[in-house]
Amino acid sequence: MKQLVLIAAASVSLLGSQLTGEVARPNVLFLAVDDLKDWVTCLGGYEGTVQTPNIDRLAAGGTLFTNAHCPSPKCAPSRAAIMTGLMPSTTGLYDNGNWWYANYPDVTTIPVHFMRHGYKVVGAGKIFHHTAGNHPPNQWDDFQKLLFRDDPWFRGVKLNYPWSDHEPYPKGFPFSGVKGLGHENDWGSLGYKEADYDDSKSVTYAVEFLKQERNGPFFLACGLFRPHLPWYVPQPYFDRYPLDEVVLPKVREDDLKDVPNAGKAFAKARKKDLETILEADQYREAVQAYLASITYADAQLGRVLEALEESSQADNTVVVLWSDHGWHLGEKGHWHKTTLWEEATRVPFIISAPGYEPARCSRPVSLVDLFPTLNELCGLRLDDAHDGESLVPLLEDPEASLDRVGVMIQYKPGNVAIRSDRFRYIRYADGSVEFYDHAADPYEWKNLVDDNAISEAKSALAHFATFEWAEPSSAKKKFDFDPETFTWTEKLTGRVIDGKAPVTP
Ligand SMILES: [Ca+2]
Repeated sequence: MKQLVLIAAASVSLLGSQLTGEVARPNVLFLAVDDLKDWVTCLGGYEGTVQTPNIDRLAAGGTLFTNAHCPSPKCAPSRAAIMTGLMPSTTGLYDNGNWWYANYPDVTTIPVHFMRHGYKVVGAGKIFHHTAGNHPPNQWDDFQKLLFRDDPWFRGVKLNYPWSDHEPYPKGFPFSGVKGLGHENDWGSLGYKEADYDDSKSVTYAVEFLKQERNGPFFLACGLFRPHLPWYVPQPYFDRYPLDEVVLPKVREDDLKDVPNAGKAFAKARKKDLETILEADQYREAVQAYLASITYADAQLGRVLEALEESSQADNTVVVLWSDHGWHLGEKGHWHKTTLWEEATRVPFIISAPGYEPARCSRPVSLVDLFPTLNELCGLRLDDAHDGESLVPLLEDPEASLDRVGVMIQYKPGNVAIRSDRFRYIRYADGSVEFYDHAADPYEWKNLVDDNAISEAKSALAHFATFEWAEPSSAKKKFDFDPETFTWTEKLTGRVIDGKAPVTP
């Protein structure tokens, strides 16, 4: 009965706004950054000086979540969870080797949800995972694909980059001067102007969109690829970080001594890259390149934010900024993402919404909370079940408490971290456990798994970490993907899945 009343009220309000011609619903500017850890000035994760004036300005005018975490520390599973509002353990989308759409063609994603509510929905760059098939045309009214002009020599796999023109390694590669590094692990400056870099072009699309006058609300997504590898950005961004001012991460040599084997195995992935960089004596240069990439991304975000401020829509637009996960630059002997520790899971996350006071909120939140949050902020109606919770109560009062012990980060079936206000609990698929107290140990150096003094807190998180895990969803090899028609054919059944057909409610 209550639901019926709500529907009636929603219809009246929609009718009212149509009659008066008002824009009753706010627009959404949805900004995503790739592989950006907590190295932004407003979060203080970097111990030197990182230049992120635009992100910091957005944070100062909105709510900055200082204890925000990704659903999963890898691109595809994290983004699939954010965009569907469903955790990997619900969907079985655990890694980069699945097409979310081929597995879940009927799922309501954030852009589809806004389209159904009458929004003009457009985007550019990396919002879902960047490889082909992850941005079906039916998710958008218009979308500008990322074509990887920056680094065509890394885009030789036709399955992933069918629209990009592959080229062999150019003269001078690797530009870092370090030979033998893994896929995409290079850095330097490319010989063309800033406006021609891939991310600059994604931003230009967003800027041009914001210059147009229109009736009705919009949802504009703009996803930057930097500071994802390779760290190719214009030279002036490198020049902003003199090598002698680069601060190297704090690393404890014996850090993994009290970590179970499953954790050590996560740390080992791409460790060879770190060893190669150290042997080549290029650690400082690599950290400099990550910082330069952050500041390049920040400058591009500044262009979008400026375009919004100059438009007529600044006061009626919700702006959100998130990064899909963090990154290790040598901490715990690890290089890259894909761990369940703070370095890989803590992310910049800002919501700036009309009518809410600027604040810093230290409650644990997850990016999987974004879908229900945006839904509530825009007054839409969400019927499907979701794994996240609306953060609007925290926008109203950053000290408020959501009724949950913490947020969850999952990586591959059976491995989960829980981050609460104060603690991190990790349980691996083999049952081994880690437990950290951030009040005393912000670097997670001391595994307190056997410390009885805090056993009560540990039990609460252990309880929360016990749940069912979905079977892994179908891998790419189960389908034939045609990038021209944007269809998948399931090999076993012959069923055709059409990425252009309207999504069925
Ligand atoms: Ca990523």
